[in-house]
Amino acid sequence: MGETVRLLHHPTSQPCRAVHQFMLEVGIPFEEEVVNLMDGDNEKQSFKDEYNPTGQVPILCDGDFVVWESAAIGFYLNEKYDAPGNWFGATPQQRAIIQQYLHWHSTLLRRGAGAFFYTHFAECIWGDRDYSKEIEKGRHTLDESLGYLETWLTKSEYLCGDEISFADLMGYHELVSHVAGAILGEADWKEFPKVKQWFDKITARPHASTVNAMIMQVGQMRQDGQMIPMTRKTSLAKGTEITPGVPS
Ligand SMILES: N[C@@H](CCC(=O)N[C@@H](CS)C(=O)NCC(=O)O)C(=O)O
Repeated sequence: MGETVRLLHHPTSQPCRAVHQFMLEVGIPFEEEVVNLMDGDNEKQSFKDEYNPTGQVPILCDGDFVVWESAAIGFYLNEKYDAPGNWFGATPQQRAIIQQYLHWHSTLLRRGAGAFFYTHFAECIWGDRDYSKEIEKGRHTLDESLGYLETWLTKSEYLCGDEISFADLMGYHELVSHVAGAILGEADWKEFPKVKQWFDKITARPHASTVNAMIMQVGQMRQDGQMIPMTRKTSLAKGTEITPGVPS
C-alpha cells in the first residue's frame, strides 16, 4: 500500500466534500477521480462490483484496498497518515464524542439533504412534479438538526470541543449545499446564530472555497432557473424519499 491513495468523489456531494477538505487540510497526497453521478456512472454494475455495492461516493482506494462511507474513509486516513489529534480525537473520550456525532449525523442531519435535493435536483431528473412533501420532510429534519447544532455550539466552539474535528466538516458540508441552494438564509441564521458563527469560521478555512466552488455554482444556476443536465432517472439522495423506492 505504498502508492498514492485515490479519492472517487463528486464535488456536489456533501460527504465527498467533507472527506476532500479533510485530505487537503491534513496534506494527504492523493489522486482524485470525479465520478459522473449526473449520468449515473456510479450505478453501473461494473462500478458497484469494483468499488462499492451501494454505488455511492465517496470511495477511497489504497492499492487493492477499497473503503466507502465518508466516516470510515476519514477514520482510515486519520490512522494511516497519523493526522493531528483534533481530527478524530486525541483521547478515548474525544474519540467517542466524535464517533457519537458521526453516528447521529447519518441518522438526522444527513437526511435533511432531501430539502436541497428535492428543491433543486429532482426537477432535473424527473421533471416538473410536486415535490413539496419531500421538501417539507427534508426541511423538518434540517430544522430539527439545526436545533441540536445550536445547542452543542453554545457549549463549545466546535461540535465536539474547542478544536475542529472531522465531525465539523461533515456537519458543515451538509449546510454548504443548503446555503448554495438558498434553502438556508438570513432568517435561519437569526434563529441559529451560533451555527452561523461556526459556519463562517469553517468557510474562512484554507481549502473550503476550493472544495465548495462547484456546489456554489450549481446552486446559483438552479436559483437562476437553469437546469443541471442529468440523464439518470434515480435519486442522488437515497433515504430521503417519502415512500422508499418511489422517487417522488
Ligand atoms: N453515508 C454515505 C452517504 C453517501 C452518499 O449519500 N452519496 C451520494 C452523493 S451525496 C451518492 O453517491 N449518490 C448517488 C447514488 O446514490 O446513486 C457517506 O457518508 O459516505
